Amino acid sequence: MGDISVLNQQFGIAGQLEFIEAAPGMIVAQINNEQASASIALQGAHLMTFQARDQQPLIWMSPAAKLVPGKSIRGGVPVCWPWFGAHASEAGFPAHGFARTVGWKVVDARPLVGGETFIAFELPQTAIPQAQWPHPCRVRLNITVGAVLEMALVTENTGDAAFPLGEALHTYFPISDVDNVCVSGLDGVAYRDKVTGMDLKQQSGDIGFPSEVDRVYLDTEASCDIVDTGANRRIRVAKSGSRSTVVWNPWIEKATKMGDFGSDTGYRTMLCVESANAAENVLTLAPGESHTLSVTYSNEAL
Ligand code: TA6
Repeated sequence: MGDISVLNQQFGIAGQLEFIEAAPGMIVAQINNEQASASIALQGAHLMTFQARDQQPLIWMSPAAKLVPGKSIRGGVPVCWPWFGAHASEAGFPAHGFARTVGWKVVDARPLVGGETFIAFELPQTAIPQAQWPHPCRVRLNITVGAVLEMALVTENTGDAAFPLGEALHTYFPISDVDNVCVSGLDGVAYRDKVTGMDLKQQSGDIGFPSEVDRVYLDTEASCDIVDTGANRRIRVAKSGSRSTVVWNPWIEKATKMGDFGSDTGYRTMLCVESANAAENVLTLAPGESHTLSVTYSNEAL
């Protein structure tokens, strides 16, 4: 618990930000201000919950999520970095990179003049497995908790050689039921369909969820809306520095196999709209260059 008292002394904000041990070895920053509440695990700088005052939760967390050191958490906003999905050549490397399962460091926390709370995390050099990622870099995640949720993932190449960068804010959203929702904003956009072996296809109209959906939409910086007639709300995902949007719902068979979606019908109450640079949109970061992927999440009544 020593770490927690040091963290609270250094970064705690009376009545607004407190660090707690939510499960053995899992420290969580709990934020509560006049506009919203949120919780963020130091492992993975993983935002687990966010709810604006007087509104429904904006982020989905599985009721069966396990808070265990070294395991990724099912729900919230996993940070996929420095690759998305399977590694391009090494089958033994972890899916979605290593950043989501290692401890990040809090480097800044303060109240903002508008009433929001700002907190920033850095991926410590010592947490980067050199065998998987020998490239010198600095990685930071900035989070602003206010009436809307803002997240910015910043990667800086501090070495003298370029490196490839794949990434995503793999955000899980709560929905009333898969039958009641569609995702708009991607009409006409080309995508890789993971369900059919990464075939290249083109979106026509809005996206529905009558079966498994696992798609990487390419070359799109458009905002997306999750329109949920059952919950009477529209969730908006607005982004910059991201050329791919991933849309995912595992449906029953895959969710059951993964085993951490809660009940058999847990998959019906979530979907992911992920702001990413993936597949053909993997970036190359030159020496000295810095890249920022930022996303704003908000919601309104229909
Ligand atoms: O973003 C969609 C996806 O890549 C799916 O293919 C799916 O397996 C998912 O992410 C979850 O991955 P995880 O490693 O967290 O179980």
